[in-house]
Amino acid sequence: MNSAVTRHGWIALVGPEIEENLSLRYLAAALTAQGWRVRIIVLNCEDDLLCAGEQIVSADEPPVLVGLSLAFQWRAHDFLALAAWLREAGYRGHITGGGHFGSFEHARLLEDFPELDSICLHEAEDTVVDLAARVARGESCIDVAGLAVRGEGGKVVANPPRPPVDLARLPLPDRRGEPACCAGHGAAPLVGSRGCYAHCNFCCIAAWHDLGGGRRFRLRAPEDVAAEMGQMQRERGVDIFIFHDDNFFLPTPRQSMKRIHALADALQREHMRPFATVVKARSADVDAETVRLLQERLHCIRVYVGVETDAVQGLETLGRASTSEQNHAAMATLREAGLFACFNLLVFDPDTQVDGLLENLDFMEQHADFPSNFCRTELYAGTPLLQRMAAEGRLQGDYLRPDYRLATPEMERIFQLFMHAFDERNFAPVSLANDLMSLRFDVVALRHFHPERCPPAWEQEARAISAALIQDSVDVMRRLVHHVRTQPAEQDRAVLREQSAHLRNVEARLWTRTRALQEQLARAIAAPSPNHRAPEAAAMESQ
Ligand code: B12
Ligand code: SF4
Repeated sequence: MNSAVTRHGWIALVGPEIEENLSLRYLAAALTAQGWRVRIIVLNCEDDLLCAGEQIVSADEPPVLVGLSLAFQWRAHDFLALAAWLREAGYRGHITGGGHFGSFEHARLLEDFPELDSICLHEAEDTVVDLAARVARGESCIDVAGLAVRGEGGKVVANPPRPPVDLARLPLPDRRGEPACCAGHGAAPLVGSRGCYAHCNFCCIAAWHDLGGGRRFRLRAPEDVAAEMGQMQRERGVDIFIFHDDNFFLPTPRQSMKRIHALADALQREHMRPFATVVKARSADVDAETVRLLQERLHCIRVYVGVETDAVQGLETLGRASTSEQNHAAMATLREAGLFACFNLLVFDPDTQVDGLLENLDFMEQHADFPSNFCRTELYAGTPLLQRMAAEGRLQGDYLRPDYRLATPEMERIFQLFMHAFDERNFAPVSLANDLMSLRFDVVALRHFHPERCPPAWEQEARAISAALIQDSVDVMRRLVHHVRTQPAEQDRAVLREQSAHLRNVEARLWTRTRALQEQLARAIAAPSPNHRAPEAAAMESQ
């Protein structure tokens, strides 16, 4: 079968589209290349359920196949609810799932949810194409490679995995729709690699790539990445390239620098107009020379640093294979380079004691010039940490929502107070902690592309707002720790009321400053540039 063939029927791929969802868009491109019509249906939150379902059942003809994203463990409920809704609404076609969580938990999902017909394991470009063809022909799917299905007597059969896909031959992701916009410039995600060479215990990526035949880290050729970027810029006006590679850096600075040069050289051959990149890095990999190259040659404007924890015990529990010194050095290097960095800290993990929590609060305080957020380490399917918790008899909840209690009653009390007090600040759909990362990014992007429109005072203000938020979070967390250490549990409600009121007060003040800066930015982006001339004037001059 080749792209000249037009298939009858269509395929629905359902998933979150908080931004262009590369998982679904790689699949859509693979299916389109085989002649299928594909619709990407958005299910960003529970409220989208009905709308997503209606788009499937009210179509002129039912889709041949519905693919549900089961990448995010904590969103699985929504996608399983949609499967049930579709069956109740009369959809009789094939429903498959795929992604990290689905792959690891395929057996239990197929046992517990009869609405699902199959689950594509690991990378699914080839599996889903094969599956769609079989379903359309009315053939059995029992032996599709890389697929888990119910076999005889309803027993779940997981067929052997396919070898990892060849990244060089994959069709580029489907880029339908307008790209996101930042500082007046198109912004879109892409990947230059798949997998990660590290082995952190709490992260499903290491286990994920072992699942797919053992090649845990693969790179695309720099020329292919540059060609994709060039095409995105020419055809879609994308100037900000957000690399979703789990770690943009390679195991040694020498390897990283070689790759950066190769990509930058290839981009020069694409004749790119001004552009910017955003990358992620393990703190252990951040070295000054590589960072300088990233800025000079790839115009990097933000590094998300995978710090995760700065507690000595936390680094051990999470299997970070890095040190507190490396965390601090990474932040110092980025600060000296004048590069915007942000990070998240897993301040609670299964072994955290008060000292470890305080070490992480110190880290946040010392690097409060960079926006950060903080939370508990969650247990993800497929991870060594989840297995350890099960082996120790500490695993609670079920496989859809695994849970645990912290190591001591004292720590659990602090955690519960934190969850209630900080939910709005750290985790709400519009949370100040996350919005301040975006605010700073908007300022940095504006400064990068239009320095004349971005007075230095704006970056100082963005930095000052997030520093104030972080300092306040650290202060309140220290007060909660002190409270738990000195007061009986009966006093918890009162302290929670008091500290929550304080947090909301501070947030209200900081939201006012945030919105004021957002408005200034919006006006600066909308205003014509001092160098900008009306198109008619420019055209007349060139005649
Ligand atoms: C981009 C990204 C995001 C984006 C989401 C973009 C979007 N979809 O709108 C943003 C930044 C918003 C985000 C947020 C979060 N993320 Co995130 N994110 C990623 C990241 C870095 C890249 C995903 C990607 O595009 N990969 C490239 C594609 C091509 O590969 P892929 O996803 O593996 O897809 C292939 C297969 O998995 C499979 N497949 C995937 N989906 C489907 C669907 C079907 C139907 C089929 C058949 C197959 C299939 O086929 C694909 C092609 O081969 C991954 C890490 C990673 N490397 O995957 C984390 C990751 C997916 N995120 C994770 C988490 C935890 C989160 C958050 C919960 C973080 C938080 N605490 O807020 C939120 C939840 C967001 C939500 N859904 O509501 C975890 C998920 C762990 C888990 N098992 O649940 C990951 C794995 C990171 C990690 N190391 O732990 N994330
Ligand atoms: S470095 Fe990041 S992506 Fe890689 S295994 Fe560790 S947490 Fe996962």
